Amino acid sequence: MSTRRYFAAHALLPQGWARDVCFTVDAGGFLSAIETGCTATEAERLAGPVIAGMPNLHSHAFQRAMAGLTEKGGPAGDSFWSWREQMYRFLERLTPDDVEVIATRLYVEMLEAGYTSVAEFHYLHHDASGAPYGDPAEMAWRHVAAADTAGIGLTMLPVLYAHSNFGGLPPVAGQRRFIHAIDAFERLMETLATRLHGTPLRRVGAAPHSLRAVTPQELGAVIAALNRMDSSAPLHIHAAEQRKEVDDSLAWSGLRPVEWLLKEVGLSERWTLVHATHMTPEETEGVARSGAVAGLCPSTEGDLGDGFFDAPRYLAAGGRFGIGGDSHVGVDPFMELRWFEYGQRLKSERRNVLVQDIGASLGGELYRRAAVGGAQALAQPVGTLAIGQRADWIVLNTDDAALTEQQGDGWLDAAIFGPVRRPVRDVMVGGQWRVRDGVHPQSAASLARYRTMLKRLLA
Ligand code: NGQ
Ligand code: ZN
Repeated sequence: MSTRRYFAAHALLPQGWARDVCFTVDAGGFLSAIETGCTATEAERLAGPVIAGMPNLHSHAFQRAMAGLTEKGGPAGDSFWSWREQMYRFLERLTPDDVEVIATRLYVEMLEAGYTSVAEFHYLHHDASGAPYGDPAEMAWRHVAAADTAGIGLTMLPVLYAHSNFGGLPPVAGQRRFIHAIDAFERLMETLATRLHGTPLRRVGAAPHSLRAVTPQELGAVIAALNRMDSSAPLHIHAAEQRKEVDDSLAWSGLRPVEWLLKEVGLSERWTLVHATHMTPEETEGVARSGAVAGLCPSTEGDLGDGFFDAPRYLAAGGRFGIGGDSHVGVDPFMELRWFEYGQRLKSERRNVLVQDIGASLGGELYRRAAVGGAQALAQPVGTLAIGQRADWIVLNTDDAALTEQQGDGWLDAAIFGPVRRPVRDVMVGGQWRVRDGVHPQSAASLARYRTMLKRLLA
């Protein structure tokens, strides 16, 4: 690939919306020059306003295939925990081929929706009996292959899962495909880091699943092992999603999960706390001060009945956040941001709750903050359109009735809060077009394979 030039009549740059912008994308897919007030000659003209693509900071790809299948009333009243039992049963039969088919379809859907990179929180490691595959990284490679086929940025987060609850309780049967001893897990981390280090669009980090699933010793070992490979690599953990989890943590250590992390581990910019839902004001401000990213997954958190994140306090304290699709009951960054705000409105009985500056556009603020926070969480050079960043962008579809005749942040307000049907027209990742006119070239083929797989799985 050689250097290419693109012209956008409108583009969202770090300093705000700019007119008549020329982007130069170098042979490696990075932005090497950005000029404003330029003319469209000798440049490909982009078909709408351009914004940075959205990182999806939390994905369990296999769960895409069970989205919509757990919405029937159960005998004893349903909860996160009964959903989890259904999820364990669902994944029992998944093969590596199935997982690659699901992940490929999911990543194509993500690109069409405007996500240009994803952090895969990957814990479905072993075969149905719980034994490692011949290549213990088999399932991880299937996600990498899916990301290659789709052409999405990927931060691979191998997950250490060792116990069923605080205090190092033994895993339960439904968790057998997830479980590692620490030495085998370190080998997996090394295998992934060795193969993926330095490859375009890829990064490797690590994810202790939760304080339920790892002991303090194991957590320390994961961090030490990651530091030996790459001391700036990202660390993600499920933090405090359910009240039961907080109660179990208190019974175990006398501390709440986030309180424990702040005190015993020390959070920093390399950490992402997924589902930082149940926090006290002190925890909320502590996380904000640490520079860690709160990994919010509004549609999944709504689906699972998690509770409310104290967003007003967190944002007022300068807290960073990004959004994740998690269980993929929705695949749409604009919808996630809408529900982030809607949850807060429903709780507080107010409007425009999350806007920080008087007169500012809520949609614009939410989108920019989530893109920058998501980039930090993935530890990839994305999230803004600036020189040195990767050319990951989306071209908005101003033919959508919700977006038409808007301008500037009005496009983002409309894409997030309007009756939008298809806000994204074209999508570029690493300087390559992945989606043109709303369609990914693998869309039809990935859907056909997905249908065949699902038919067999549900038979
Ligand atoms: C997961 N998902 O690992 O897939 C979790 C459920 C758990 C969400 N937390 C399992 N949304 O946390 O134990
Ligand atoms: Zn999760």
